Amino acid sequence: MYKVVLFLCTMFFGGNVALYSQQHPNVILIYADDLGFGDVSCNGGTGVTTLNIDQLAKEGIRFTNAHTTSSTCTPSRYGIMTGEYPWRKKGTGILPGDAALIIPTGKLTLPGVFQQAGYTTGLVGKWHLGLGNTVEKNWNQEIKPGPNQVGYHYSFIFPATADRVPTVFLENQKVLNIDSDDPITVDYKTRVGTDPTGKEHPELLKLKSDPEQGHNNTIVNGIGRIGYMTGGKLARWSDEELSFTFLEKAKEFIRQNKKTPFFLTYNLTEPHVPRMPATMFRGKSKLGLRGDALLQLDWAVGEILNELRAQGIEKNTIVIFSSDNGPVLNDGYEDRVVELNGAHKPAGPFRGGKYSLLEGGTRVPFIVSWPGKIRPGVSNALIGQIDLLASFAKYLHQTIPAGNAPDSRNMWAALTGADQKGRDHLVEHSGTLAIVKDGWKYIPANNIPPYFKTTGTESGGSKTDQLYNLQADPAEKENRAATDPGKLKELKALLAAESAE
Ligand code: NG6
Ligand code: CA
Repeated sequence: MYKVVLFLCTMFFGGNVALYSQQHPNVILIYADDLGFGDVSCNGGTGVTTLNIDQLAKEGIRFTNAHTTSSTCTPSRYGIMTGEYPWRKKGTGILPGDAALIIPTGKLTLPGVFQQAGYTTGLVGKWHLGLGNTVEKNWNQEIKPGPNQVGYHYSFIFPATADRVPTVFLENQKVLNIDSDDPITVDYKTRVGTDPTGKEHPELLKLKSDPEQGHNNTIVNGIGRIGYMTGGKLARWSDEELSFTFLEKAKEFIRQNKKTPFFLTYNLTEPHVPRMPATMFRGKSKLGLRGDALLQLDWAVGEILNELRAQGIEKNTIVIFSSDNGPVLNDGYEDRVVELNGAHKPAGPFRGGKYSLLEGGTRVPFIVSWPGKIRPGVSNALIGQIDLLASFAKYLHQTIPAGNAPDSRNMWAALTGADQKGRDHLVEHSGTLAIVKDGWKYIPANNIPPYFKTTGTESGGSKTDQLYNLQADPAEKENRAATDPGKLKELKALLAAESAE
């Protein structure tokens, strides 16, 4: 019998690999930058209507208790890629734009799981996990190692953040539109070349930098950046086209790979600073530039969903939508976003946001859709983005070598709606650690200032222990450390055990 089946398979699919490939769904991870839980209208956001994201949520499972590992970008992305809590490894904080690659090349990564299972893997968008082996590098030639050495067959990225140099795209780790007569040099310590800086020439800026927050080094496209660069005039992006370029590359990847299973990481740059959306979105929201950027983000999500339909693969594609950390309004530019925000609550019912240990820092929008396969709904299961690695490894029958992805847990049942509980517990991270279990959260006494004035963030910092009952008190207002000593003791011991491992 087995031989007959094998023979038939070979006849129809040209061998086991092809048969295997036909059976598995494509997976797209759409990952926004600094999008808060409450920024999307399906989570109750009132500032803008995110029609396309809401539609995705309607067709899939909208998770209300899903978390990044950390409240900033690099560590969260490190966690999702490696399945290891970033705080276990030094050098995983917010990286400058010239940093070396921090993802180990010899370990199983999230895209590596798919690659191993026979998928074609692609990355389009923000990277922010470093390139090459050293800080000093030649930006005028292929830079290795990078995304293509840690699990992606194809990559089209910008290196760090939209507010950091070099403001260029790299396709398969080579700067696009490089010109040998105008070589690129990047430096984060010393000024290079003669390009004007925001500090010396504020009159050249179309978006003023917040004097408290820097962003006043090399000016590119009328915006002061973090870091210095010279050269590469033809290679520099204009912020207004970022979203279009990434979207087009993501669609191209989908079209080119629609016949084989693919895994695409599509890392959007909205609503991170500088918020400089395309003309067609300007003035479209009542929230100013940040709201306009949210509409642009939602449009890009809709375009991807349209492309899946146009290619006839919408039923065989799992779409996961999330963000790398919580929201922030003032993050370095005088863009009037605080003033225009009105009653909109970017973190939804939660306190804090980006840079914060409170729930607003790591609890982000998280939607999983797989039309026809998973039943639409809402889930309060405790999920870490860090769990995607082990969950897909399990689903695709891939073994995780010992010592790899130590903190990733198989949450396949929760991700597909069969289980409503999710993780037993989860560590949250921003400067220091906190832990969540059974709806309770413990933040150990720490020396972090309770409020970051420049960004207007409640940090979760406190000189005394904090304990919250998140179910009754999602906004972490009533500290129960003194009234629930048993719970405090339990969570203290659990956090000590987790962080000692
Ligand atoms: C901070 C920047 C902020 C943003 C952030 C990275 C200052 C004062 N602030 O250091 O503007 O770029 O880094 O954001 O420089 S993240 O989403 O990539 O983590
Ligand atoms: Ca971010």
